[in-house]
Amino acid sequence: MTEITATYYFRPKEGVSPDWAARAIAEEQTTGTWTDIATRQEYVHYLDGIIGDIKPSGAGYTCTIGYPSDIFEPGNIPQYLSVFAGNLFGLSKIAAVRLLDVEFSRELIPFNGPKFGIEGVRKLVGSEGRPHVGTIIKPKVGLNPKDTAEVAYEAAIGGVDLIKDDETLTDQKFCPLKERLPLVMEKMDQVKSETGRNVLYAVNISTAGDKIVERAREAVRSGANMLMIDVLVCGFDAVRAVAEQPGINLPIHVHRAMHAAMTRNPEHGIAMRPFCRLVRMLGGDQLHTGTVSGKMEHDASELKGDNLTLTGDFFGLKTTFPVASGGLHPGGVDKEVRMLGRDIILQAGGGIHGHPDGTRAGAAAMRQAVDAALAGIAPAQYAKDHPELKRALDKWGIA
Ligand code: CAP
Ligand code: MG
Repeated sequence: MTEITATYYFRPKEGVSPDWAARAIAEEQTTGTWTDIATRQEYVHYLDGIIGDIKPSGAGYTCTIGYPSDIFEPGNIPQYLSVFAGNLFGLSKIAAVRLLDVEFSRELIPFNGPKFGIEGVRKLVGSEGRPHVGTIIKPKVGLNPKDTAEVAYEAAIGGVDLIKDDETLTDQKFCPLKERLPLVMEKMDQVKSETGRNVLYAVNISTAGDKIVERAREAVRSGANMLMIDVLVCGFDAVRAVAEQPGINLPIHVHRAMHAAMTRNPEHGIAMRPFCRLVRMLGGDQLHTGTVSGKMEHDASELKGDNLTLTGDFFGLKTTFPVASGGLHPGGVDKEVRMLGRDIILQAGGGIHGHPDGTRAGAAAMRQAVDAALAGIAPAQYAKDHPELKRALDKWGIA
């Protein structure tokens, strides 16, 4: 019985056989190393990696490696990663290796998963079956707390469901978290009293490992209604640490800065899918997975499957809301909805704050684009009697 099965793509260097390469990976990650060793006693072999069928794929091969349960320390995510996503990427006789997917057994998921999931987040917002619209405050850095809150108000009153800090804004001098958060929440309360709508603000609590839980607590004390964690720069376990903390009963929005260093090269690194599974099991309620058309390079054919790992069945854990973000604008919404469906958060920073008539009109244009997509009306047609959408399409066109 293996407890974690990892699927790899690999391309051996010239003169190296696929069997040798697969064995080299399995050995390096379990009981072996680059040469035979006198200390590898008979009794350690029950921890050997189990190599599945090796199949040709593109310029290389794919195979699974099954890792036996006892090799893992249950719940220790850094240790899991060091097994199925560790040294193997650097083996000099293998030109490229990519971790494509990972399957876990239930016993190795001693976590509760998301507290809210798509349904829980929908309840907070009061939406039914439509994509959510989000924004990122832009510029990324520099605005003071008062102006940040003003931009948040404009976006919220214009119709977004979610506002998030950008990833490089945490708790700098020009916009301290302690000042920014209460001011933004005040504006969200104002929007609630003016429109009845509940708008979420994912405040970025990303910080060093020993401080993130304290920052989450501080955010709760200041009235936050959502937290944001940048998962790769903080480390996966940051999500678990915050999600499992008693008294922090808020949804967690998960951003993924730095992911392209691992996900972008189609032959090497780590695909998004293992990250999706990890974030969901560790308690992320929302996770960026990419856009069909946008500013970030992405293999759109992978996207549907990635999102399914967040929304499909996974040992009965709650779902994680996929987030499409990066260069999105109202003219791109139709395509996103057609390809990705309704369980999606469509997030636009530049695509809202860059609207010729400002943030409020930009937010309205995004919502109009969503309404058009849901009604099956072409954006240009819908724009005829929706001036905000019209102005956005005039600026950015249709993706
Ligand atoms: C989007 C964004 C996100 C990207 C990251 C940005 O802003 O806030 O960080 O979405 O990509 O700063 O680029 P824009 P991904 O809407 O102005 O592009 O979600 O693919 O990880
Ligand atoms: Mg950003």
